Amino acid sequence: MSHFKSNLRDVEFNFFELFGRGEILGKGPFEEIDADTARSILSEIERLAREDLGASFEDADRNPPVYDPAQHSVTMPPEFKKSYDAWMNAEWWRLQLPEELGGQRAPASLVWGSAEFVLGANPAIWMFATGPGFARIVFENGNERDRQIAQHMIDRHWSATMVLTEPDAGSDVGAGRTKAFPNEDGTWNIEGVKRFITSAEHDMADNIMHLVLARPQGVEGVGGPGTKGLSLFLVPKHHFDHETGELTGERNGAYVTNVEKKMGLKVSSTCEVTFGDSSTGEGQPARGWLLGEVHDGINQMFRVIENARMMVGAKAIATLSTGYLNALEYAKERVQGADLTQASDKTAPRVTITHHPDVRRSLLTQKAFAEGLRSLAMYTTTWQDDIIMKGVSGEDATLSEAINDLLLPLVKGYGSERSWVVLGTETLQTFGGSGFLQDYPIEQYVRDAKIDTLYEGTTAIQGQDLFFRKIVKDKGQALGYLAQEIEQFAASDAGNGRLKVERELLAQGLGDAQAIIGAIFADLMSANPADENGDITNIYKVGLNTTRLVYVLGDVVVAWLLLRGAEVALDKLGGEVSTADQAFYEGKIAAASFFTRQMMPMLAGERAIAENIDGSIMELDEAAF
Ligand code: ST9
Repeated sequence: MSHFKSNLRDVEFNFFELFGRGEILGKGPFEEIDADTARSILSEIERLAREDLGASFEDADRNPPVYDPAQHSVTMPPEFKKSYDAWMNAEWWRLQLPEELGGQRAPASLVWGSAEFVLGANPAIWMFATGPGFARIVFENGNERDRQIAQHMIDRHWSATMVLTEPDAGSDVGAGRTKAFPNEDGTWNIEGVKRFITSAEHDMADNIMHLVLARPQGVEGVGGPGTKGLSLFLVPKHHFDHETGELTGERNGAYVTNVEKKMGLKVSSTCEVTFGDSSTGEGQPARGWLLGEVHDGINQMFRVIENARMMVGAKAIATLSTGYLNALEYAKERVQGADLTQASDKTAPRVTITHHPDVRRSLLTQKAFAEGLRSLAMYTTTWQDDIIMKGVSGEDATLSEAINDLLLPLVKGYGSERSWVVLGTETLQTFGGSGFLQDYPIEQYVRDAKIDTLYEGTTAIQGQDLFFRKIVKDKGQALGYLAQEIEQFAASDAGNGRLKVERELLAQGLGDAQAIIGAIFADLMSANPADENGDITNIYKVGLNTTRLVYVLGDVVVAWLLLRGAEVALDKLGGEVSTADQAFYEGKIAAASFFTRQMMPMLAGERAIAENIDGSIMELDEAAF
């Protein structure tokens, strides 16, 4: 039996009932996909994930990839390879590709709705299988030559990597030292060492295309300091004929020189890659092409990073969801202790742990976060749908882009932090000591999910991105739109009286979040060195609050989305529903109410802390820590 427990019903609820995706199907760019097709895509990918992809999840953790330093090669575990092939051969990844690349354009909401199943069942499969997605970025940013390369990448199932990080350039990508030297034939030689490169070596594809950020040398006007001096190069593992895509048999000088030993997600090969360094003993230069012949590397790479941040959030949420459903199943069967009302009677019948108040609190916490975070991810994708549709119709998509941008650090930062903490505390705890054993998938979930708060920009980076770029640089436009939507909902009669208390709590929570943003903004303004009363060190106060903002805004948006779901559920319960749906809708209302009552009152405390933030810790001598 698969470790993976999916929540297809809730994915469908979000897709059709809460966010009305049925209305965008069968027309415009999504003409080929109607509601029935969408349902069958979701259920087919769910089945494939549960039965085939999830089958190798545990084995691949216990038998991770084997690195051979002499050959610079990585041999993947056979069971994982089978699952990977099942996914690649099913070709569902074509839903992310435009028609000109052999794809069938689907709404982003359908892509990410179904991605949840793959990412919950065996996340590394999705990560190894992103070659076609990378090819799309190459296609969209490239010239004629690159578009040809993109097509080869897809047709030949090549895999691909994003190559930013270096030993001394992690969060600070602009500190990267890898260089690119122009050749007379228009190619470039890349020289440097990159670290933490996902999927950089394996034996599941004939070729691997590395998308490498490097600093061009000897060309006037480019290659300066920081991220803006970086350009993006396509550097293959094996050289190939441009026209046909056939491998020439010549190895390029891009070699994996180490594979990391990790806490979790062990089947995903995390590599050090040395480009063109004779210290590998191989001696070839690492030759590549400048993507699109344009020196715009960080901007081009962010097209990949945005997608990858969405992926990381979706992975974290998917893991929390399957973790919760495993915990729920266990709790329904595990008999332990008497009902609290009969605790003093030692002869009282023993009950399943679902009878205990603290277990109920824990289960509802897990359910509310899993379902609320799913709604957050799905809501974000509705804006991505909008961007695609407006792109086709020629309408202005500026606001949709800004709202998507605002939500991404929440999906990635808030999604990964909340998921990991809830998994590691509430979910594992439901199993008692058994949660610590490899008899259940939870300990692997916890190990595998920790990375989600780290890679693709740590939570601290998400906090800075959220405040400085997505709020201040955007002049608060996207935030203003979102706040207005939440305000209107809170002031409405949603839930016909049933959600009155919750709407009041939501309004209070929003007010507290707005006050926190106001306080951070005031600190930012007072840090202006151009202002004669300004004190640049006040910027530290901003930095002490930006991660808090990720949590606070995440809590408010999730409460709002859960309450919107509860409103839909109440409406459905007003009509005729099946017994299963009755329980499902009642669960939606209970989770929304529980989350709002538990989380919103806490924001007043966060506000008090943020408004009185103590910057003196920045003056504390390091020796005092
Ligand atoms: C990693 C790998 O961790 C993890 C696993 C990967 C798994 C593989 C799966 C891949 C999936 C992908 C599939 C392919 C895609 C398919 C698609 C289609 C279906 N938004 O603020 P500035 C840009 S890898 C957009 O001054 P600093 C922008 O161009 C390692 N753009 O930054 C901007 O210029 P401007 C991950 C943004 O102070 C320029 O950058 N590493 C954004 O120079 C400069 O901006 C990280 O994530 C944004 N949010 O540098 C690095 N932000 O302003 C984390 C910036 O003119 N560090 N740009 O527009 C950071 O993010 C830093 O904040 C920094 C700071 C490096 C950006």
